[in-house]
Amino acid sequence: MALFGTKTTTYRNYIGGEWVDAAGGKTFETKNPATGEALGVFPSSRAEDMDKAVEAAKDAYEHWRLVPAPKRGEILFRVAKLFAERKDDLAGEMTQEMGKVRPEAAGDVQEAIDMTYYMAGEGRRLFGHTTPSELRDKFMMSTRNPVGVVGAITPWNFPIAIPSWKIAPALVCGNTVVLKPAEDTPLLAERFVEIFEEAGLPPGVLNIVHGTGETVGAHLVRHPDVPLISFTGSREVGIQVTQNAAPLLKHVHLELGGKNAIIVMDDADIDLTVEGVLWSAFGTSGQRCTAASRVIAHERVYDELRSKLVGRAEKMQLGNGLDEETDVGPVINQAALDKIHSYTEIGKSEGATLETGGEVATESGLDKGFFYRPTVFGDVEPGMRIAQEEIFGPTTALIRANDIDEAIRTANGIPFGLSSSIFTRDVNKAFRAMRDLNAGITYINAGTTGAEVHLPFGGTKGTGNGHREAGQAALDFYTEWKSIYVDYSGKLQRAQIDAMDSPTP
Ligand code: UN1
Repeated sequence: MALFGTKTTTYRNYIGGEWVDAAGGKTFETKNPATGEALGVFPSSRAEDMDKAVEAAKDAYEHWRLVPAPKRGEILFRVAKLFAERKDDLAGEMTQEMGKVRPEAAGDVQEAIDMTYYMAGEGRRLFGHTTPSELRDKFMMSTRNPVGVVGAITPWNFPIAIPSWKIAPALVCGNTVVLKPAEDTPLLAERFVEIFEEAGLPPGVLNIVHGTGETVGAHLVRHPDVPLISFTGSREVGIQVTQNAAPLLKHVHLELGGKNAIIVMDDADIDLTVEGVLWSAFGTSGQRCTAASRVIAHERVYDELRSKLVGRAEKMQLGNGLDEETDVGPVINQAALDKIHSYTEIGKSEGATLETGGEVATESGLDKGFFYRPTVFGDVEPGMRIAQEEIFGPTTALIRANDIDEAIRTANGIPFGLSSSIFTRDVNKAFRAMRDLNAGITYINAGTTGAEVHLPFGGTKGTGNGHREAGQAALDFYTEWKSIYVDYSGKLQRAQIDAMDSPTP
């Protein structure tokens, strides 16, 4: 079944409001990770294509920053409505392009709908502050101002949601954008941009350039006319992005994944916990930044949890995400499959017990795609590589703990700090976890995934550099504060000095 074909299968860049071929004419092809079937041909762009896109975005900025924010928001309302109307088609195409099962793909689109409506509403808020002056006849306020051209570099695992997390706030704040999407999901990025075009976004305000990270991504990050960079991807590339952006002191937002843990206390509802672990560890085939790749279980419930989890994992149906019976779709590509399997070998050699999975699935035509069995390791020690490094696949590690202190210590003992969770019915333990888990997100009695768009999203330590996406926090990245002082006294009033005329208690 192919949903493609409504348009030609050769796609282009979108620069300054025109769909254009890349200079040099080089292309790359994408494939359905479930079937190996070819999907589309996309431009493999060069630095000069990126230069053109940045120039278009820079020119458009001079106009766009002056469009009243409520009017910018109105375009986003139209975008959100179009996302909602196309939700089904986009979800189907997403399943074909990156493999996640259709209900999850629909959730991805819904996240973009929610984010776009939320940020559209910001057009009539974008609140600043007023505060009284220490001097008479003087007025003070702060306003949020746009910054310029945003370089958005987005991953393949949430191919509609994550671009919306970056682009909706960037645009409502008055910035313009050049999008460099992941090479594994260029079609969804193309669809994303088509919707903004259809909603009436002026030419040049949003541009898309396809190609490799090394060529066009790195060029975007280094480009002198791009003061803001938002990147979601691996820790290694995040460090390179930071280094490349450093000479121009760019503002860089990073979201670099995690090694997220679910803590299971001895008073937890184990059946509910199993549901939470399955959803967080194996949903999107484990390819979420927020995936639960560690489960830290109290020794009194460890065995019960292990056997229920393994039983359920073994019943999970692998297959094409378009089939309703499928629980777990493919992983994104051969390199991912190889990496995931290499961690199975690492786990075995480290002495962990392979409880289930640990192999590439090839039966009933699965060999045409990239399928890996849901994998559970038991008897994992906190310092093992499978308990420290991000695998980004359907693999989770069971670790024992004797009490809440040890569980929290183990949960925190990693280089990342994105998501975290605890299953407990003890309110004291729940509050301990909320305070002491060193992560940007903590769930109580739910897995590690499920972020909603109106709270900040991001993490501590190696997950990023302190910025957050989503919610009001996103506005802090996509604007700069300006403090404005208006003196209407008609005389020179010096702060700190003439303020002394008034009595200080
Ligand atoms: C990601 O994996 O990069 O909370 C984003 C969640 C999703 C978003 C995940 N709503 O897991």
